[in-house]
Amino acid sequence: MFESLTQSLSKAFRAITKNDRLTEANVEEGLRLVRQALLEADVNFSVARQLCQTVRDRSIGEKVLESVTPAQQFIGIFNQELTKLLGAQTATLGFASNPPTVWLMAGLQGSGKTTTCAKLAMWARKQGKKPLLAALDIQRPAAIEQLITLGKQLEIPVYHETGGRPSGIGERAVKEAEKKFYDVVILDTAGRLHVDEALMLEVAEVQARTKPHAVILVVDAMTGQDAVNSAKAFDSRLAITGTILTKLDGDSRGGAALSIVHVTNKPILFVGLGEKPADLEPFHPDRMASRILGMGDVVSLVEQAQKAFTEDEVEETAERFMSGKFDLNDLYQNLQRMKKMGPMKKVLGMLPGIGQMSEVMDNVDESKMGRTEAVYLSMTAWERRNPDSIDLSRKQRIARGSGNSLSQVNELLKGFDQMRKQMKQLSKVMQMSPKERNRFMKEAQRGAVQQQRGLSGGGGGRGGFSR
Ligand SMILES: Nc1nc2c(ncn2[C@@H]2O[C@H](COP(=O)(O)OP(=O)(O)OP(=O)(O)O)[C@@H](O)[C@H]2O)c(=O)[nH]1
Ligand SMILES: [Mg+2]
Repeated sequence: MFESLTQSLSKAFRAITKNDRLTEANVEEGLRLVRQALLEADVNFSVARQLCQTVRDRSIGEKVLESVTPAQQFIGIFNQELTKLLGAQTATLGFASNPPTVWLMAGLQGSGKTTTCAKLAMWARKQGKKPLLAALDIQRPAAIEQLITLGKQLEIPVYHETGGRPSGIGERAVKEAEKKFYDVVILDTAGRLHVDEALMLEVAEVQARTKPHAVILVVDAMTGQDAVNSAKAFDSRLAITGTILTKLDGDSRGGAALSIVHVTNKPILFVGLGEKPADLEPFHPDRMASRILGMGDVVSLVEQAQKAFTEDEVEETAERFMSGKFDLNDLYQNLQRMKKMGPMKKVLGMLPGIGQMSEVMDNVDESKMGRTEAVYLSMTAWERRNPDSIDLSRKQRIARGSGNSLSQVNELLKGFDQMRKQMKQLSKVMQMSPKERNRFMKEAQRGAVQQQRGLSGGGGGRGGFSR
């Protein structure tokens, strides 16, 4: 997401980092590069200009000039302004106190309305609500079928009719929801190629008859400024509640995301990050700004980890690890939890700075995790509990069973052994009294220094440590 923008922005920041003071000249130079990066990312021209203007006004102040770390100050200011631009606060879709809540979806053809209806239904269900989907797209013959299929997949009912006008279908869908006590009805409407009058009237009529609590505009982020312009047109006609940006997974430029809030003055509610119904995330302006600036998205990462690991699991595993009493079953379970967090690349991409390190990202080998998993799976539970007892013939069988070489199996077992030794040592240190720990650390440090001297070949007594 936004890789190219992030890369060119970090180039701009490097230009400022080179200097040890923020001066008018280097702020100007940095901002020139920032503006260029924004325009290349297809950010709306006036948005880019205004953002740079605000950052300049705030940066070239006396306080900042006296700063010890001017580059950090600049990036900090930029981060705050970017967050403001993206919406300052996290907006969310609420539910009406008197159900059913009605959400009307609108947007251009192929923007992802139908897919997003299913995603939202799933999200609503996660909030403990009972959702109903409704097919109001009678323009495209396969549209109703598409929604029915998605509904079946998620076991969420779909209200549909053959024939009829979209507004009438919508009205009857809401009645059905009232009768059967659904909490929320999501109305999927027909797309349009451009902002075209006939279809716009159609949605406006649905809006008038169903009185939705929210009109949600679905926008394809990959279409950049076109998306932003059409959003403006939709908003002036339908007074939208907010937008959902889809296909952010494929958007390396970020122009739509950075301009749409400013241009429509409506919040981004969610972002779509893939084709599957689970690929929907609430939009957090601050986290997105940090991600764009290459500062990572640690908060999202922690949240994802919390979803994958329960607190008890974490505590129990930590205890076992710290006591050195863990075995390969623990490592195998850990691997399973890591997998729950998503693909390694996505997880690493959220870490500050890592996402921009192409040498790291290019070397991420998802298949290695799969190979390791295959080794674990080829062992019996008893073998995983007693790795020391695995003899050569068993190793050979495990290698064959997992499609790995014998040396790969050996490597895994050796790694485990080392890890166990290190954890044992660490747990010893943790159990020491502060005084003992201090002494231990000093000795370890001395050992490391001596080792370093030995390695560098210095060996003499002229080091600076005695003074
Ligand atoms: N990669 C990716 N693909 C998406 C996302 N959202 C939707 N799509 C894909 O975009 C295509 C169009 O999605 P639809 O949901 O059918 O779009 P629509 O707005 O309902 O289209 P019409 O009904 O024809 O107007 C499909 O192939 C979806 O799988 C997303 O967040 N990421
Ligand atoms: Mg559709």
